[in-house]
Amino acid sequence: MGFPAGFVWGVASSAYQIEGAAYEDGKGETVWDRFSRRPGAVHDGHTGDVACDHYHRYAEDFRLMAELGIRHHRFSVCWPRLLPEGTGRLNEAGLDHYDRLIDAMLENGITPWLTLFHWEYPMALQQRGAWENPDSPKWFAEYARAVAARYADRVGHFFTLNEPQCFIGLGYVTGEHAPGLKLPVDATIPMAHNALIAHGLAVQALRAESPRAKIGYAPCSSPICPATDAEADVEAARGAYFSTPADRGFFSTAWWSDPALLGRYPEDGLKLYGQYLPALFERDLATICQRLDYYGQNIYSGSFVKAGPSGPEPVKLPVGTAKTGMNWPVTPECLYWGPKFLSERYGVPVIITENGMADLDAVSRDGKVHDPARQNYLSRYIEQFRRAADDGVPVAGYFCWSFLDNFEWAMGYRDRFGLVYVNYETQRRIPKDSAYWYQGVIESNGAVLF
Ligand code: GCO
Repeated sequence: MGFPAGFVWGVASSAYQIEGAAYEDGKGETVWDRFSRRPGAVHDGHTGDVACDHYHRYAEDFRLMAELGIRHHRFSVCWPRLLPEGTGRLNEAGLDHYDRLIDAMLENGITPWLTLFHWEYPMALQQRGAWENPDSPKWFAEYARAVAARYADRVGHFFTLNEPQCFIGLGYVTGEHAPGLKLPVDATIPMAHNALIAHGLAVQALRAESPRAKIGYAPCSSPICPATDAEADVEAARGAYFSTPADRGFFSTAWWSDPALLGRYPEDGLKLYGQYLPALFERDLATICQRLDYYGQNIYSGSFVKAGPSGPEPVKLPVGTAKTGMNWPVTPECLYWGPKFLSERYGVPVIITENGMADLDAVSRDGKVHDPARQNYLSRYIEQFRRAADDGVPVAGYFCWSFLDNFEWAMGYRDRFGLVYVNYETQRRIPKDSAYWYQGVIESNGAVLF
């Protein structure tokens, strides 16, 4: 069986990680522009000021993408390029830029998949309280309307929020990401709630402007997989995956997805956090829960449990388990169990909106970049995703993270996630071996992986 006809193969990126041109053409400041300047915040003081200079080189980047047989690109729009103050005044130069960028994708036969928010939060709105401000969902809806009004004639696929777990959890709880705050839970739970309302209002805004648009949401998870196929272990894994434990509540799948897809918060999460939600939070659930065409999910690694006498018990990975350049364990089964559990619970087709691995790739004496570890990682993960498809899980697409090596948030340019190597001194691009391998995967619709 394998992947269904019409399955989408693509690559994913985000604005701050590749664009550069941080202070050009009237763009407003983002929280990442500010945070990356804070001493010690980002590895070796790196910033996204120049990044891959994709802002100026998009035409050649899309030509290369097309040459490599890639027909779908998930990218994000930088909110304050369009609205420098976050709301109100539109910046025509910013609007023009994404006109040209989208047109260049289309000219190269590449379908744009537009993410509204991949963390380029306007600094001007940060100064007005960001997601803590009760008006913040409306600000986001205004931005969504502006995007749809301008681009929905050429863009038919959208995602609202990318990894809300991270921009709230890492941005406002642990402080590892922009804006680098550590706020108490009575502040962050209402912020998370506002971000969910923003998602709902954005879906409404996109649908109002473009009734035929296909719309999804792109949270992330680290799937909890059963150590064996025994039904008791599968049940233990499913239960653990959708639980909201106190020690990682902000990264809970159910807390962030049940409201958007089922119209309710999970019971165990409400016991922990319900007291911090606004008194009338239930009124907002009808706004938060909008029909979605697909459920996007960024998955990089997972963990394992088995059924124990008093609940799921963690099972350690075998000694010597492969790791990526960032020390993330290589656990391909998460691309089987994650999509399976998610589609069972949420009932919409699953798209892997990101999956890939970082490594410390280098150019060899032959001028090429040999990255067998990435090819091994991707083929094993995609094989598991294919197993999910074979088992009847509705799978709609797969986007590899990432096309280019890029700015990896607090890790700066230390690790390389691309199918294409970037020399940051010269901005020269060199497709890695894995890029040519991926071309074959796309051509065979995932039948040829090894
Ligand atoms: C995301 C991710 C990407 C990362 C990738 C590797 O949140 O969507 O943060 O932007 O670069 O996940 O960590």
